[in-house]
Amino acid sequence: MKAIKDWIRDYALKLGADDVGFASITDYNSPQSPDILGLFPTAKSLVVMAFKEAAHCVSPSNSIAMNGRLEITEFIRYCSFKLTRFLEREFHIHAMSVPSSYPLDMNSTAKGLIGEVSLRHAALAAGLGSFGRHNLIIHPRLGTQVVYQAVINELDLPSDPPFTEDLCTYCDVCVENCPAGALDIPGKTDALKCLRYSQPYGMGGLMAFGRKLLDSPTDTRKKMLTSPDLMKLYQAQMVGMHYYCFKCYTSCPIGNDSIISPMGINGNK
Ligand code: B12
Ligand code: SF4
Ligand code: SF4
Repeated sequence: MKAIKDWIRDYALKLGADDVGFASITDYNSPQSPDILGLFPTAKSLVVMAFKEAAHCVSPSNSIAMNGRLEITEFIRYCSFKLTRFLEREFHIHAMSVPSSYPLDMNSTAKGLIGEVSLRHAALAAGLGSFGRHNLIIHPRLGTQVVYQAVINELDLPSDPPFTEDLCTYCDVCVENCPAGALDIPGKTDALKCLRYSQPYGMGGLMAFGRKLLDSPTDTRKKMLTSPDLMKLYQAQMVGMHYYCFKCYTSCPIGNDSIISPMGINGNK
């Protein structure tokens, strides 16, 4: 089993992942998320990859921060597609990647707030880190500024050892830096509060703009059509998603000084 894991891990690290972990689907436990077997009835395990963000996400320029996120998202898509093909080709099994962010289920129960696979819970099950007070996964070497991705597959692989250390120091820097007060209740991110700050030109912003446009006199409507708000809405819809806040993610001091090394934590074992 170790040889198979090592082979897959090496492949994913060579693709560009910064760490790789394995989770049996029996150890993946995310009560709010859909049942994995409902998505993929013959699934046995998850290969979870961690990608450290570069310095873009701490830039005061939103264009730089968001461009870096778009780059890493595209790169993750490339890696998960390659890994999926590798698993199918080398092991003669079925494998499928999942969205690292969008697209999301927009129906009335999920409302775009629940991913098909919770990548934080997948990372937890694969021993890649632990939850912090910001409700994000802190990786022991890479810190908080890490994006996760998973490939569900039919290989019956055991989970990597769980990461049991609590990396959060409960300094509350993330809570104090959240402009939305979305982290005030421990263990719960207030998604709607967060969304208003982190994606002000997303669906909610678009609806508010449309409502205001409908209710305004002609002069105001004309001004609205040349306003920066409309340009920002246009850009956000064109880009596909546009975050304006990374504060909980970047203010956490744990791992802020970490550098990207080619060997993963699990890869070092
Ligand atoms: C929808 C979504 C959002 C929504 C809703 C968040 C939410 N309530 O889950 C909004 C828009 C608000 C959001 C915001 C952000 N997101 Co987001 N988001 C997602 C997405 C697509 C789905 C999440 C999901 O399914 N949630 C529903 C279920 C799983 O959540 P839950 O069971 O209620 O669990 C929550 C709590 O119970 C708690 N929790 C659960 N168990 C435990 C255990 C302990 C001990 C603790 C303390 C907490 C805790 O954590 C969760 C937070 O509310 C994931 C990608 C994915 N597919 O996983 C990215 C993802 C979670 N987002 C991510 C990031 C980085 C962000 C932002 C920083 C935005 C940005 N600029 O990038 C903020 C951070 C907000 C925060 N501090 O929580 C990363 C997190 C990486 C990491 N290091 O952990 C992910 C995993 C994307 C990725 N591919 O890496 N996000
Ligand atoms: S992304 Fe911004 S608004 Fe959302 S929880 Fe983090 S700090 Fe708060
Ligand atoms: S900023 Fe402090 S309280 Fe928040 S997750 Fe990081 S270590 Fe924990």
